[in-house]
Amino acid sequence: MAHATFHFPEGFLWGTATSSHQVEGNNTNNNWHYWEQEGRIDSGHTCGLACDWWGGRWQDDFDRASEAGQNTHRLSIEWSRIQPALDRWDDDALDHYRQMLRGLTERGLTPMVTLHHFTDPLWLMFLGGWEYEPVASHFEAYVRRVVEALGDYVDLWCTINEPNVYAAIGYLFGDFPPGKKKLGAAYRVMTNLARGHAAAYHAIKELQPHSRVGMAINYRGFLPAHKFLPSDRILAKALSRIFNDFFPRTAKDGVLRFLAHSKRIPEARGTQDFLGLNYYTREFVTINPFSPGNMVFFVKNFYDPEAELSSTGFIANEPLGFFDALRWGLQFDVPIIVTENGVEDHEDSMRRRYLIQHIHQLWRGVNFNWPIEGYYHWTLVDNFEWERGWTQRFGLWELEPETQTRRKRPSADLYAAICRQNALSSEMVAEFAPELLESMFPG
Ligand code: IFM
Repeated sequence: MAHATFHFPEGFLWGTATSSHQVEGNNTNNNWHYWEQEGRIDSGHTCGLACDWWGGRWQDDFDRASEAGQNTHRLSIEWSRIQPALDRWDDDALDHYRQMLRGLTERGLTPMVTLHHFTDPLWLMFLGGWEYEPVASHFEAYVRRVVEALGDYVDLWCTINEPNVYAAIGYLFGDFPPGKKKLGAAYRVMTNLARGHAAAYHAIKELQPHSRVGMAINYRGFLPAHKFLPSDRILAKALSRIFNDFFPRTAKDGVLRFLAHSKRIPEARGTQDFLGLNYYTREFVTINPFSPGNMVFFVKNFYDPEAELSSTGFIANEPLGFFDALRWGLQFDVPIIVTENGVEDHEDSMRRRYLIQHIHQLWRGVNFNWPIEGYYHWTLVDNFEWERGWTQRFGLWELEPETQTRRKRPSADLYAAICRQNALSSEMVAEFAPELLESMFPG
């Protein structure tokens, strides 16, 4: 076996990512809590205390992150806590976040803060959520409050997490609130999310000109199931255009493109200082004219039958898709920060391989001199996985939600070694996933 070390540039960001609703607990004033009360979560699970960060357990978890060599953490602010009603703001909640952010910086973890991560305050939900026309200005008002209050600790902002997932799953597939399946509604929501992002971008820059602002896009690789079929090739491209490209392209040139339709929103032009890239997997797609399909509109999607699948079959381990995602990100002409990447794996039997293979592809991208600045693993501690409840475990640390007991998974030690050495080495692979040695380090 050859001995080798794949180094990353000095100052590379290594961290984990979380979101308010998934970790804080007792978060009952938003659309996701409402959705849960309607019994919409898998197996009747409830978010409950989540990781009990609102109760103070963030302190131990931040200790875990910093002791594991991480130098940054991405968390989100819960809009419904800051603005519990249309005409009410909560300074105590802002104080709470100030303490958490101070806690991060005291531990040497640079904060990246997401301002919207799937949840909407109940008052907004009752007004129509992101379909409600004035939503962008409400979002801007909330963002201003947050930046004014927390700007001393943060200058790396992510306006909206996965606006493409929010719109697709909430308004086309119906698995996220509000559970709609309407193309027109999805388009209205996408338009308002793009406007909301632009309004937030300008507000943050006005208050904090030196800040860096972007959004996090969930990139999904779409491959034609049959390369020889033009219809499959066109389909794969069209899905990528709508799902992957819509938001970052709009933030680049201020033009919304949706199917055959396009519209200018000039205020969105030039509104990303970096591209936040969330990558998990890729899949094949084909047109299936004889059945309604498992995606939308007679589209059938499936994983490569050869690919290794996560515990519940939710994610296929496709590291080359990550390399493609990074290459795709170059077209936006801004630095790339990997704002999420990870896998659900209760037993931690696949995560070490997944992590090594994905960090390897990240390193390849860095060595093409692609402007990649950091990597956030999803996630630190098992947390509440939206409509899938606690059935999926993405944490480097395992959590028993009932007792709040944490247990370190072996992958946490692997990731710590990578973060501490700012590198991935053959010794790490030998220790944590020896089955990969021959293919990664031949000779
Ligand atoms: O948990 C989610 C996160 O909130 C958004 N990106 C995907 C993760 C894993 O499903």
